[in-house]
Amino acid sequence: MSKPVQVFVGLGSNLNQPVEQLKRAVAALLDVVDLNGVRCSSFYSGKPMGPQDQPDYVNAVVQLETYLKPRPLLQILQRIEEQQGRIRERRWGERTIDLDLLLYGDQCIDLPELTVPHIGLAERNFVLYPLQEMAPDLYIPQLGALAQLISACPRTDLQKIKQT
Ligand code: A4P
Ligand code: MG
Repeated sequence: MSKPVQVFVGLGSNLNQPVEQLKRAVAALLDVVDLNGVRCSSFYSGKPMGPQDQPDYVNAVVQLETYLKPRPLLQILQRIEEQQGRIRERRWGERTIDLDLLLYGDQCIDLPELTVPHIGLAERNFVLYPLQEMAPDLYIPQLGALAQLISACPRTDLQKIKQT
């Protein structure tokens, strides 16, 4: 069998106890038989990107390995969002849980329903800093070395959350 693909998934929540939402999403990913080696970064809190009249976010990044193709993988992420009561409202608005497919191996994907690397990844400190924790030497297709992206993206208010 060929090698599994290394995948990174971004998690974000700013409603209904965000830390619990992230924990639930990680547990759901751990439960999927087709996903292996699931491990999660620290949780980070930060001010919202986009509209400021919404609560602060909690973000994290999950690394995993899979033989699944990108589309079935996206469907799994969307099913977990639905299970956690995700309702799509305004752009960049509040949400119980958002699961974004950040990276799928070294592939660039440009489908109507899926863009990988995830759009905006290079400007989002809440994605880059947890990614650095998981894979400091990562090279991101089309964008370059993670270390380089980090050096151009201020950490500002992003704080690691202490977990008990
Ligand atoms: N889609 C395309 N590419 C992907 C991908 N790589 N991963 C499509 C996941 N989905 C992808 O998704 C809309 C459509 O994008 C899906 O149907 C899928 O087919 P969505 O989750 O409803 O919306 P979105 O793309 O996540 O856009 P949204 O919700 O407008 O904004 P963002 O970009 O996710 O930002 N501030 C902080 N600090 N932390 C955050 O996590 N998040 C947002 C939401 C705003 N501000 C934030 C944070
Ligand atoms: Mg999303």
